[in-house]
Amino acid sequence: MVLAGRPNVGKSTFLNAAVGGKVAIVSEKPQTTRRAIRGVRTDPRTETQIVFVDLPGIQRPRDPLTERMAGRVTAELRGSDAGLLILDAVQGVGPGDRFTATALAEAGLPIAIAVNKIDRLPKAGVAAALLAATALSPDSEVFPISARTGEGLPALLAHLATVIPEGPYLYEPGERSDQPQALLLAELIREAAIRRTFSELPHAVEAVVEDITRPREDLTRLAASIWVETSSQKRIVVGAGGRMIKAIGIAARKSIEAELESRVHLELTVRVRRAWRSDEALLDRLGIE
Ligand SMILES: Nc1nc2c(ncn2[C@@H]2O[C@H](COP(=O)(O)OP(=O)(O)OP(=O)(O)O)[C@@H](O)[C@H]2O)c(=O)[nH]1
Ligand SMILES: [Mg+2]
Repeated sequence: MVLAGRPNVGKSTFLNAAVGGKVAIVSEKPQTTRRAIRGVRTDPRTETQIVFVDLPGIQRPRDPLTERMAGRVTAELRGSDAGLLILDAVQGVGPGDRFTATALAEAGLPIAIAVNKIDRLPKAGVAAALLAATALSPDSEVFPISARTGEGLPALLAHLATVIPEGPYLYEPGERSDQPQALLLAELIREAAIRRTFSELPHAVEAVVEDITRPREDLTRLAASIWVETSSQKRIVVGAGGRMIKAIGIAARKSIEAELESRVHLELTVRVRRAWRSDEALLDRLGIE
């Protein structure tokens, strides 16, 4: 089941809520998600398993990085058996949502619509957003939800379980994601970095975990790099007196400790890597394909 929608509507927040754990990073900046991330929700009570595919927000590509992100969306739509179109109740329905709805329809996917962020609207506003969503795809069922508070999620998830085709479990019931651990940890570092930086900078940031060791039973040591594209960006990420990189490191370490359930020593280096977003071989190695 693909999660499709404009950047920033809350696809990754929904994924985390649906699988009950942190699988995808979330930020208030659009175009946070770069890879297709599979999140697995297994409900032993009803013996259903839904594999969600969180996708980059659908947008017009402007460099090799965003071209690959858009290509991944198209490929995943083709390979999926159902789609959940996620809308932002506050923003209302716009051309980007219509484009996404058309892409799902052209892929021949049965779709449901989630109108997200209803915690930010009064009842009348929610009603108007639901109406606009229905107009977008009259045959689809529409669900008001808040991925943040969990409101509306049980009804939506129960409906989605009836939409997917029957078959054997694809993942072990305990598995939450197909994402390699080093990649999730790198993403947690990137999340800490983009949450603290502004304007165009988040798009220029990538994080890479270079080394993970466990010198003691209760301690994990991580060496990681944060890449930016120019030395002025590096100055921003390091910050005056190193204050920014310190804050990023503290935030990243906290979320990595929660993930690993271990104490973590995190060593962060900021590197300038010119035009990494246009380096095709590098994007391959980063698993952005
Ligand atoms: N108030 C409120 N905010 C939400 C809700 N769901 C997501 N958000 C916020 O919306 C912003 C974007 O959320 P993401 O989950 O990163 O959105 P996305 O659709 O995955 O974005 P891209 O990966 O960039 O396409 C974040 O600041 C979230 O905290 C919600 O139900 N209510
Ligand atoms: Mg996302």
